[in-house]
This record gives sequence, structure tokens and C-alpha cells, in this order.
Amino acid sequence: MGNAKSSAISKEILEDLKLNTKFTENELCQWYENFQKQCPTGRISPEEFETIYARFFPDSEAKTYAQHVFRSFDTNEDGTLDFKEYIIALHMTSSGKTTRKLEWAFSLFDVDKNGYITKTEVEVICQAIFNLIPKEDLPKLPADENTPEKRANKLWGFFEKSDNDRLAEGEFIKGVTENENAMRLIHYEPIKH
Ligand SMILES: [Ca+2]
Ligand SMILES: [Ca+2]
Repeated sequence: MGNAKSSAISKEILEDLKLNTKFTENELCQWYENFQKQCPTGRISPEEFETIYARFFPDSEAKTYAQHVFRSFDTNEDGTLDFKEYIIALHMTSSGKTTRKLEWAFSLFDVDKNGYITKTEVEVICQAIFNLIPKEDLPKLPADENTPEKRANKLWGFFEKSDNDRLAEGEFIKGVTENENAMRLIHYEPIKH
């Protein structure tokens, strides 16, 4: 679109985002302006997203995790993040309501987007989370969490499923809501020094 720079945020998107996030109209318009400056095409590519993400994790290998996060926010599956998807991402990773956050966490773990989480998918995401942990923090991890496999086993164990079972969204949300260790293990949390 030739007039991308001067175009304002569409009313439809604005209303939708006001409804689905706690951001104000002013904040959303400000972000839209910044978004258009930094991203004149109006779409964030996976590579751009990885670059943005890497800045938050200068001491780690954030690329695989960034790819999974990207996938989970690309809700229309067109391979890019538009403004709306980007704002929802921002909202989820900062101030989203708990249930919405857990719905997002479910979509992060549901790698093939079939509506269920398998143990293999838990292993894939645990590996990506593991890559975010700075090397010097690895020796500080509990003995039953100090490899991606152990972390995945421990997390999967909280859901009381056999290795070949699969986990629906409601079971996932219930499981992590009822168990603070499960809640902790689905995210990367920096070790407090
Ligand atoms: Ca998209
Ligand atoms: Ca799946």
C-alpha cells in the first residue's frame, strides 16, 4: 500500500484491540505510529521477530523459542505478524489476564496446532526454553530439571498422563493453575541472583 505511512489505524482493529487488551485508544494509536515507522511494510517477518527477541536475551540462544512464540501469535497463519497480532503478543507477554495467558501458553506448546499437546511437543518447547537459560545458570538448576528431557518429564508428570496420551486445552490450563511447579516450568524464568 503506497499510503501506508499516513494511514491511521482502522476503526475495526482499534475497537477489537480495545476490547481484547487493556490498552487505551491513545496507547494503541501511539504504538501504531511506532509500528509503522519501524515496520513500514506493516508486517513483521520471522527474522525480524527473532532479532527483536534476541535483544531481550543477549546471553542465550533465543532463536528457537522466538520461532515458537512467533508461530503462536501468527493466528491467521500467513507467516508474518501484523499490527493486531503484534499488539496481542505484547499484551500476552506483559499484562494479559491469567486465563488468556494460559490459553496463549497452550498454543505455544501445541506446535502442530491440532488442539492437543503431546509429550513430544512438551519436549520440543522445553528444549527451546532450555536454550534461553544462560550457561552460567545451568549448574544452579534442580537435579530433576537440569536437562530439557528432565524438565519435560517433570512437567508432563504433573498432568498425570501416560507418554502416549494427549492433553486438551482445558486439562492443560487446569493442571498448571492447580500446580505452581507446573506453572513455573511452562515459562522461562530467570534465576534470581
Ligand atoms: Ca499473521
Ligand atoms: Ca499438537
